Formats: sequence, C-alpha cells, structure tokens
Amino acid sequence: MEAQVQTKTADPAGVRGGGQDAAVERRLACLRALEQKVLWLSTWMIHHANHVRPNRDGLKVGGHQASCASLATLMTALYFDILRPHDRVAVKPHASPIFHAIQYLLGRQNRAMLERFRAYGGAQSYPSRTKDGDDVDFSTGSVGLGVAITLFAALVQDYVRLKGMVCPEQPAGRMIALAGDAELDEGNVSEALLEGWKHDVRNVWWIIDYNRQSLDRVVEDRLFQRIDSWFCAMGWRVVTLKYGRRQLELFERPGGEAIRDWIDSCPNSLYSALVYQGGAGWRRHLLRDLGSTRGVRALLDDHDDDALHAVMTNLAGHDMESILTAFHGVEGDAPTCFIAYTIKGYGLPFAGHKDNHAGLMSPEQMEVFRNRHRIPPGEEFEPFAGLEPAAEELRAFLAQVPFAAPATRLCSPPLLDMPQQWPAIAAARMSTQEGFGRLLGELARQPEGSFVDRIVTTSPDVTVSTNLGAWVNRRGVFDRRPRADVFREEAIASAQRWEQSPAGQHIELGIAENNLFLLLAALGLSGPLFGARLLPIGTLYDPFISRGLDALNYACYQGARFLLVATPSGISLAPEGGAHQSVITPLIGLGQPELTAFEPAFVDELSVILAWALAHLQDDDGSSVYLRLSTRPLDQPQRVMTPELRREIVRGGYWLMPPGPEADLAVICSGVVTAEARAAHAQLLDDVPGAGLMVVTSADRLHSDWLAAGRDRIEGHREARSHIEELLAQLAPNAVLVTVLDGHPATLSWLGSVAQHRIVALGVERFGQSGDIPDLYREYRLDAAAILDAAARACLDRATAGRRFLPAKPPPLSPSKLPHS
Ligand SMILES: Cc1ncc(C[n+]2csc(CCOP(=O)(O)OP(=O)(O)O)c2C)c(N)n1
Ligand SMILES: [Mg+2]
Repeated sequence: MEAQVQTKTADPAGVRGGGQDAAVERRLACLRALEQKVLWLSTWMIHHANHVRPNRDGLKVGGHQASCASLATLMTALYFDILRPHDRVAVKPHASPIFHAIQYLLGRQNRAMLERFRAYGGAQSYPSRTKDGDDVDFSTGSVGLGVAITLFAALVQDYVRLKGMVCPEQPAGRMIALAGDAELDEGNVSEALLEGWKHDVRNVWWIIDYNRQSLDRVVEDRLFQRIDSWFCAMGWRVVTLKYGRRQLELFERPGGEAIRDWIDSCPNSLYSALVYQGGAGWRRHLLRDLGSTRGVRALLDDHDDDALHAVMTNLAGHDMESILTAFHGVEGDAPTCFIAYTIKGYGLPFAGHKDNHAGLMSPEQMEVFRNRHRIPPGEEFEPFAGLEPAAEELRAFLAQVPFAAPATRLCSPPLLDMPQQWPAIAAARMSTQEGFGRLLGELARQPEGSFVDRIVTTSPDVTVSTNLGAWVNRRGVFDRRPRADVFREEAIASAQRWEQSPAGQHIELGIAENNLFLLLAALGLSGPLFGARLLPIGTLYDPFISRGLDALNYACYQGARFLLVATPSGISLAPEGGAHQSVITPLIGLGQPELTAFEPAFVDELSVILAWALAHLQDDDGSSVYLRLSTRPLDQPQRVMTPELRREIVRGGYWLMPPGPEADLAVICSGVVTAEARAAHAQLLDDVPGAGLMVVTSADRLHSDWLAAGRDRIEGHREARSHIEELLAQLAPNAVLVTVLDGHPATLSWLGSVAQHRIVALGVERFGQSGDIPDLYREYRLDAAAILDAAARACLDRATAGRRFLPAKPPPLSPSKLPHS
C-alpha cells in the first residue's frame, strides 16, 4: 500500500475549533452513528432484496454490499456535513443503496422504495434522475460517464452564470463525482480531464474511492502516483487521504515509523488479503518482517488481534474526522481530486477479498452483522434503531443538515418564446448541410433578447466542416475570459472569425465524441440543474456517433434535451470513403429511446423540422432530436409550405407524388436518395400511371406512431390510426412498395408490415468505399436503375405469388415489362 505522497493529517481543527469541543464531539457522534446506519441500511436493503423478498423468477437480484461499504463514511460526511443545496453529485453507480439510505434518513425517500430496491417501481439499482424519486442529480451506471459529466456540468454552470442567466445571489455549486478507482480506466475520463483543462474548469470535486479493487481483481500498485501526477498535470489540486487518526497515533510510537514504511511498501494484493484475514494475519506478517525492529514487538503485544486489525485498517477514507478535515480544508474553486484510501467491504465479513464485488452476505453472516448493529428483528428499516446517540438527538441533527435546508433543487424554468415566423432559405439546388448552416446563420442575426440567445452550439473540432461557421462568426466562441482573434488582429484574411469571450455562444471541443455527448447532456440539463433553459445544438460527422454512442445513450437516459446534427452521412459522402460513411446510424435513430430522428431530403423540410425540434426539446413530453444531414446538393422543390405539408413533415412523411386511385406501386424514399427515387418514379409513371412517391422525413416518428396506434387499438380505441397507416391506405391492398435510403434498409423495411404490402427494401448493408456517386449508387443499388429493377422484380413476384420458388436469377427486366396483378 504504497504512499510517498503526504497524507493530509487528521487535524481536527477544521472540524472542532472555537473551544466548542463538547458540541463538536456530539456532532461527530451523530455523524458516526449515521455512518453506521447508512452502512446497515444499504447492506440490509440488498440482503432484503435477495433473501427476504419473495423471488418469482429465480434470478439473482444482486446489489453491491462491498462497494457500498467502501463509500459509507465518505458519503455520510459529504451529505450530512459538507454539501450545500446548490451542490450536485454523481454517485458511483453501485453505491446506489447508500444514496437511497441517506435520502431516506433526510426524509426524501420512503421506506417502501427501499424495500423494493431493484424491484419494479422501487429504488433503482443505479441512481437514476428519471426513475428515482429522491432527487438524483446525475444518473450513473455506465462507469466513467457519471464522473465526467460533473466536469461538463461545471462548465455549463460557468456558461450560464457568466451570461447572467441565473440570479447572481444563487451561489455557484460544486459539481462532485464519487468515483470508483477503476472508473478512471475509462478513456472518457481522461478525455474529459484534458478538455476541462483547456476550458479552465472550476468548482469540480472528484472523490476517488481508492479501495484498490475493481470487479475482477486488486489493482496495480503505485496506481495512486499516476492518478496524482495525472491530475496535477491537468491543473487539479490533489488531496490524498491515506492514514486514519489511529494509524497516525500508532506511527508516533516507537516502532510505528517502521510499521508505516511496511504499510507503504505492502503490495495492494497482500494488504487486501490481510484485511480479509484479520488480526492474526497482520501479526504474522509484521512479526516476520519487522520482529527484530526496535519497538515493533512491544507495539504488537500492546494490541490484541481485534485492536491490531482495527488500527491496520484505519484508513483515512473510513475516518470521519480525517475526511471532514480534508473536505473543510479545501478553499477556492480550483478543481480538486481527493484520493481517499478505503477498503472494499469495510466492516463486512468479506472486506478486502478480491472476489467481493458482487458478493452477498449469507443469512448467517447477516445475523452476526445485525447483532453488531443491535437491530431488533422487525426494525431493520427503522431509521434510528440500535443507535447511540438517541433518536431525538439524531433527529435534531438531521434537521439542521445544510444540504437539507429548504431550497429548490429541481428547477423548471419557463418555456422560451418561440417565433411564429421562421427564416426560409430559397435555393434551386442545395444540400441539407448547407441549408442547416444558412438557417443557423439567419437565426444568429436575430436581435438580442430573442430565444436565439439561448441556443448554444458545440462541436468536437468539426465546427467549420459541419457548417456552423456563419453562426460562430455572428455569435462568437465561449471562453471564461475574453481572448482576441489573433488572425483578425493581424489582418490575415479568413472566412472564419474566432473571437472568444464569456458572451460567445459556441463551445469548441477537441476531437472526442464522448465529450460532445457529455457536454450536450450537461447543457441539456441546464434547466433542471441551474434554472437556465438552453437550446443546445451539437454537430458531428454522422459515422462518429458510434464513437460516443454510450455517452449519447447516457445523455438520453437521464432526460437531457439537445439537438444533434450529424453530417455528412452515408455513402453519399462518396470520395471520402468507407471509413467516414455511416451505415447503421438510421437504425440508431430508430432505436434510441428519448431521441427523435429525422432525415430530411430538402431544405424547406429542414426548416420546418428545426423549428419543431427547438420547441420539442422544451416539451414535457418531448425528447432530444437527431438530424441526419448530407453534403450532397439536391434540386429543391419549388413549393408553398402549406400547414398540411408542415404537419406531415413533422409527423414523418408525405406523398411527394400522391398515388392514383387503387395504385399498386409506390416508391418510398428518405434523405438524399430522394433524387434517385424521383427519377425512377418519373420513369415508372409510363407503366404504372398511378404509382406514388413518398418522402419519409422521419422513419422514427412514423414507426413510433404506428406502434402507439397499435397499442391504442388493443386498449379499445378502435378508431386509432397512425400517420403511416393513413398514407399507405391510399394504395391498393396488393400494392408493391420499394423503399430506399442511404443507410441500412431495415430502417424502412418494416413498412411492409403496416398494411401487409409486398416490399423490397433498398439500402446499404456493407461498408462503403471511395468512388463517385454514380459508381457507388450503382454498386450499392441505390440508383434509379436499382429502384426500377426492384420494382419490376417485386411486381413479378406478386404476379407469380403462389408459386413458391422463383428462378435463382430472374432475367433482367425493363420497366415496360412490369407485370400487373
Ligand atoms: C462501462 C461499464 N463497463 C463495465 C461495467 C461493469 N462494472 C460495474 S462496477 C465495475 C468495477 C468497478 O470498480 P470500481 O470503480 O473500483 O468500484 P468499486 O466497486 O471498487 O467501488 C465494473 C467493471 C459498468 N458498469 N460499466
Ligand atoms: Mg474500486
């Protein structure tokens, strides 16, 4: 258990002081009692879920008693003494029971939820903003993400404070992560650290539960040195809490110095093994290694096995006074990392055992534990059972906990005034990406005081190449301090201005998509967290959504609201090649909960969708929105945007060329291949005059609406009809559908189930490659010829329906040979 870094000694001055020792002693007594209660409740909650509650499916319910025990002291100190209402905390996911126990003691969680821990409707396995009712600040679960979001939340707090969007009397809160030490292995944590350094982030605390164990094993020795230097290099203050006060007292005695050196050089795995073995194990090793060192034998003789075990495991992360001294000793807003030495499973029978991560105490072990905590049967969930001080004193203590002071912790700022009129972009030919840039450029011209002031854009080093340039030129780049645009000052010609100041409305990130999504998550929670509603817009290249997919999922999971604009996309990015061509993102758009996906073909659609999206982000029943755009210019339809068309675009699709009566063929397209669909459709009209051409602006909206209508019908609303059902009802029952998009064909292939139409789904199923659009569309069967061929084959198939097997390779068909049924 290496340590060359000096521990902050447990100087009680920060806790005591003012000659009020008796009062301080009572406070400490209350805190220690609550620490024991929090440990008991978390352990019992998990035990109850696994051994007491009836189990109907035979699955292990689970829970992490050891991981909870590791944080019991630190979280008790934090919540019952250190935190203020404006502080925000991301709790290590598997310490969820500790969090719920604390909220229960503070009167913010009810007993039924604890009894239903990990059950349907009960307290969640991992803290959840949206599902837990006890004031979770940040959801956690996927390790590393909860840690990093606190850093971005601190950046967002600065953003809204420096712009005067929150009342100046509201103090800045600390954004605090309680992190498992193994969480630091996640790359997204280092990505965030580097970004935080660039933005000079303030008011972040990361408290590392340094129990030197992960899920599988005991972690590397000397890791803490890396952690220490790593944080220092990023400008963080590092406070190490290693030895508890009893250890420090022991080190003062003759032979104590040698024991300290022994602890410092003891490998993590041996230290953990001895924690598990207890007093006799410590004695055996200390005698073997230090038996001849002056004073050691006498020191050991002075401790029985229990006392020796207690002192050898008295790490600062389990010593209330050391923790309070360290936390209170931190001044100013510099980002601070606390490396708190702890023991996984502290106080439990499997403490220190390398396999204890998912370990559960047996009923027999639980009985021993119950006796130690003096909990009478039936009083397991009683808040003060078995405690000393008495309930009255503890109640009085809890009533004055600063974190529990009356304050609005869940803000719901008013909706922004959205305009009736929206800028229109007139163009004969344009790509949706260019249209997006132009639309934002137009919005940027709005006078001060409009909803546009609440738009904040961000991008991982693709601001210019995703067409945010005009917006940034007009609205500037955000920085805590004004910084000149040097190229401009030097009169060097550039289309892009880069003035940075607190007034800027664009936050530039380095290339790290995890950071993009975590920043979007934090920006998208600015309303509930800080009371300042923002309209966050993040841009990135569509294929790199996958790079940050877990962080995107994380952002959606906790209800953050933002607009994601992904461009360019698909194989239409032709010469850029397969590494940059996205294939599965339309399926992500279709499948990701709390994210509504659109893929407009034309710029007037985009304008409608953008206006809708910025309002939808604010709706109670809304969601985040994803726009999949393209750099490929398309001929724009010259049309009047009627209210009906606007409605259909938002609902997910419309007939660009409505089918004739009883039409038995329709081409259905989404996004840039609408050009090919239009060309193919024009040719088909010769043979099938009534053929329809549908443009799908949102497969996602159509799909979810269709499922919802199906559910409504099951519930007895027989008249319920989804938009896609209404659209497809205009076709003959035996009609053939050909769908096409520059993405995975499954995005639209479900359309065949809506009214049991025969369907051929075209799209991309393989990695792309370099080429020009004619070559690539031919190779991947997205061109007009492929659409015509698909239509012909489907019609042939229909004509021969009933004949089970078709020739393996039917002869090539021309449109004029289309068979009709
Ligand atoms: C992204 C991700 N990968 C894997 C897991 C599974 N997992 C849960 S906890 C854990 C180990 C955590 O160790 P540490 O952070 O040190 O916490 P401790 O239990 O030691 O307090 C792992 C691998 C996860 N939750 N998230
Ligand atoms: Mg650990």
